[in-house]
Amino acid sequence: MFAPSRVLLRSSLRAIPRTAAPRRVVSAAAARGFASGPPKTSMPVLPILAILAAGSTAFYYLVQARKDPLPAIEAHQPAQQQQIAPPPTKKPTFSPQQVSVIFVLGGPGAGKGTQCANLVRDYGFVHLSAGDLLREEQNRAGSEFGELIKTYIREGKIVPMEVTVALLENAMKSAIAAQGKYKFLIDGFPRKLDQAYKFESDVCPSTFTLFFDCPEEVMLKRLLKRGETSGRDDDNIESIKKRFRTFTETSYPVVEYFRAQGKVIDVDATNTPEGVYAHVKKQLKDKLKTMDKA
Ligand code: UP5
Ligand code: MG
Repeated sequence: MFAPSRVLLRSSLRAIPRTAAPRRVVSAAAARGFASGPPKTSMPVLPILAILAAGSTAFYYLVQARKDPLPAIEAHQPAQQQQIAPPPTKKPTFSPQQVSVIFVLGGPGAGKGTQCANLVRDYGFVHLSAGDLLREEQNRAGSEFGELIKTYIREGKIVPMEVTVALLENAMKSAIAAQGKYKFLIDGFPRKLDQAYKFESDVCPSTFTLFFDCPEEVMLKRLLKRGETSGRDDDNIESIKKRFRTFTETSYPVVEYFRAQGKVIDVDATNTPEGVYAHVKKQLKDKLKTMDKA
């Protein structure tokens, strides 16, 4: 629409000088005519009409020509903005209003799994142990991560976070779809700061962290005892020592990170299983009341 207007505008503007000359002739003739009676030549009506028509057309297309570029600029601006705008940051899959996530942390053998079982029984949480999910994936026929997970676990090292975060997110989606439950105990995770950042930015911000505090000598005794029957690749003295070291150097800073945010609930994990659970319930009393989404 815009290109034809310009062509018409140009041709209209060109028409004006060509028809302007007769106008002056007509005026002179008219002046002479008024001075000496009726004009001898007939009035040149057609050229006058042509001039008026050309002028109107020119004016119309001039107005159109001024109007047309604006929509074109407006249409162009968003495209430019899209190109220079930073890419949108990923929003968490779940909002904390929709889903409650409690991280359950503590050293190897502190009793995380044991206490999570109690909370599932009494409060209807979904328990997702990162270690259990990794072992499941390790044993899944055809898993491309099987060997990698096995090596990391035996060495007490932390499996690359992409694998663990994906396993957790999938498990959460499945639990919501299959059971309609929205309260999660995420056990043994995050064990490293990058995992904490990744999970909270991509999957769901945590509500708080439950930390089971237990000295190494107590945990060692428990793990060696369990190792008599567990069949776990990492329940042997070499692996246990490596796990302790990883916990102190890499995982404890995660507890400190959440503590600085005022989001850690401490539990003394040295008592009997029942005694520890009594302390858990006491510590969580007020929190549990406000978490009934499911
Ligand atoms: N027991 C429990 N409570 C007791 C009590 N109060 N008194 C006396 N005995 C008690 O308990 C351990 C043993 O102690 C049991 O025999 C129990 O009966 C007894 P449990 O409840 O199993 O303790 P838990 O803290 O769960 O110990 P676990 O061995 O599971 O801890 P880890 O954190 O080491 O193991 P996890 O399975 O979480 O991880 C294993 C490995 O997976 C990691 O080392 C790492 O390599 C890998 N991993 C990742 O790479 N990334 C992750 O995000 C998570 C794991
Ligand atoms: Mg465990």
